[in-house]
Amino acid sequence: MRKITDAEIKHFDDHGYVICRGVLASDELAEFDRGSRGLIDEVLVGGPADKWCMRGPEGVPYYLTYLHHQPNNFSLRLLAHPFIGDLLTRMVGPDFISCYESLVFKLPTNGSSVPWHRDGNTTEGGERIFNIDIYPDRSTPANGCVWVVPGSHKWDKARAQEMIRRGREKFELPGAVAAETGPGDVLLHHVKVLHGSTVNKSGTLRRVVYFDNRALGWNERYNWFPADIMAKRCMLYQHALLTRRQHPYASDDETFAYTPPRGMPILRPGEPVDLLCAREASSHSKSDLGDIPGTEETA
Ligand SMILES: O=C(O)CCC(=O)C(=O)O
Repeated sequence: MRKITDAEIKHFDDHGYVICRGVLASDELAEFDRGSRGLIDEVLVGGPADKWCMRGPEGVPYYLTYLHHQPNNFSLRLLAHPFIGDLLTRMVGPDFISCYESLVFKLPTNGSSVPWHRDGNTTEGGERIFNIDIYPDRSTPANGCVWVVPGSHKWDKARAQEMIRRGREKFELPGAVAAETGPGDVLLHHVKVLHGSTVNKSGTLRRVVYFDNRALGWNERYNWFPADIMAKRCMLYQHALLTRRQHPYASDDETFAYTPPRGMPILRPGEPVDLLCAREASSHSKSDLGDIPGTEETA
């Protein structure tokens, strides 16, 4: 299966984003399409997934959080894709832990905008903190693709905040580029690169699954999450790997081997796993979803 190249990693380091083409095979894409449509349909009729789905500035649903907790057959296996395990080992370190997962969607003709922002839980250090953004659809300026300002992950906070302010008055920012993608492509965006997107007025649906991952060592330094949440999330990732091993796609020709970081629990066969792994004490209502990547407004 495809791996990220050194040239792609260099592009990411230099510009704060990179698009890796053609990562997902067609059988996985078909399940991704089917499962994510099912969840969006459930949100639109006010079903159980709806209470996990936030509205954007136009008041339309667009951000379904805690994706693995929503019944589906694609998200855990997607997390376990060897492309992801390999790139996290090389770019974050072998002690990576999967911390966030969401499905962002832009409905046809009435798809939410996402104002310019940096993501939550950034640092002033030089850690490679990024989201892995996986596309089942063609994403273009017409259907509200993500735009980025290359290099802005290296800006200081004041400069970033000033550009965010400008971008909220008028979306077009100097130097911004459209991150156009196709089905099966993967975009990596640094949490500090300025990014945002416009409304979708086209007739096509545009979806992205976002995974945010952090090294256990970074969490010890910055205390984003309590140790027990990291332990639960480590179990969740092991469960995802097991799920993909037990239910492979026909196109799978390898699995990813993960060694849980020292001090983290090891999943035993048949052990129950918390698919929510709530990061907040009470994360059931939309009002306490404020630290989700993509929702924080400041640099
Ligand atoms: O998918 C989009 O349009 C943007 C979402 C986003 O910026 C984020 O989750 O950080």
